[in-house]
Amino acid sequence: MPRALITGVTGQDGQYLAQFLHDRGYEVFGLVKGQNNPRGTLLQEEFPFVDVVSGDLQDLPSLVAALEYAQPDEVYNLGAISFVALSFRQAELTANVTGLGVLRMLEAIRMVGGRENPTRFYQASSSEMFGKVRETPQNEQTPFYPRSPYGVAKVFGHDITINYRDSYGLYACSGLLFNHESPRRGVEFVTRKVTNAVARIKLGLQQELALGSLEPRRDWGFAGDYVKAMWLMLQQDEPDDYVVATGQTHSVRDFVELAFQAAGIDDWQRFVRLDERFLRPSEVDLLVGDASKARKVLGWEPTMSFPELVTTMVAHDLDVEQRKAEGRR
Ligand code: GDR
Repeated sequence: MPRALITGVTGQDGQYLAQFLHDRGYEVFGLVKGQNNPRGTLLQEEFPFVDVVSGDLQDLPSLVAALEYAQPDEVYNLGAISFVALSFRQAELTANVTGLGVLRMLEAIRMVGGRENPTRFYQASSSEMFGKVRETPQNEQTPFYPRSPYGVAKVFGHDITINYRDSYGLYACSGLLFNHESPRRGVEFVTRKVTNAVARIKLGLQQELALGSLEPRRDWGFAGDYVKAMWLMLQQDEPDDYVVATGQTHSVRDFVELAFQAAGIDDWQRFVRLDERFLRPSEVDLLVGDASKARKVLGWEPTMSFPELVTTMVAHDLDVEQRKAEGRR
């Protein structure tokens, strides 16, 4: 039975990946930080097959211990301060977890990563590294220009992963993943914030939706498709880096409009208020990825279209909010 350790296992991607690997016969270990972390408890309820290991990307000895316990063939480093807006307010923490955390895990793998069967490493790199984009669409060769402490920390994580591959021959890959969403997305991110608000407005539970800007454009795919690309990267003969994206870009406005339409509301402008508290000190205006390499080498393709993604998320939130409201009655 192959063994995998996932950091960030309580997040959206961690959950999809845990299920994906379990379905393929893996023994799945998940690193969870903190004391009596409620997200760890929820994870155990929903994914009882995950063996929860306590540890923190800020604590190297805990990573060494987690590797000694799990003896993983594959490590997926999805743990991070991943909310870009928060990274401006907690920049040092972000550098420590999102940036240095990668270095600590790589060091831990060098120390105890298996001699005969070396541990393979996946690093969750991000389209945020492209930031103020130098070319469009963005591919593996596009230079980085990060626009947030989060993006800067991800560039460090990306480069140190390549450096450890070059220096020590580690099987280490970076996936440059563009935005990927699902009903499991946290409500701090714009897509889920919108679909959750649309559902609540539709059900009369909320009056308005406050957003920062409707202009930024993103390449939004489905998270379930993207975790498959992570796994494929670790199954190749040689480690490498890949852009994972749909190749299509839409504005926040497009997402909002489609989400309201999916709930049968056409005059969406009535409900949306712009609030500068949700603006960022510097913004990433446009992202669109060129995933030809992933398509060619990994045989990876996205399966869900943008409208399907939006309607799936709205339908899910309508269902959840309806059931919550009924429970209160
Ligand atoms: P992003 O995701 O920063 O692209 O990073 P997010 O959904 O937070 O923002 C997308 C765009 O929407 C704009 N926006 C708002 N965003 C939020 N959260 N709330 C608002 O009210 C709002 N109004 C407008 C944002 O300014 C931005 O332009 C995500 C994260 O998952 C990262 O961890 C990951 O690396 C990248 O995607 C790929």
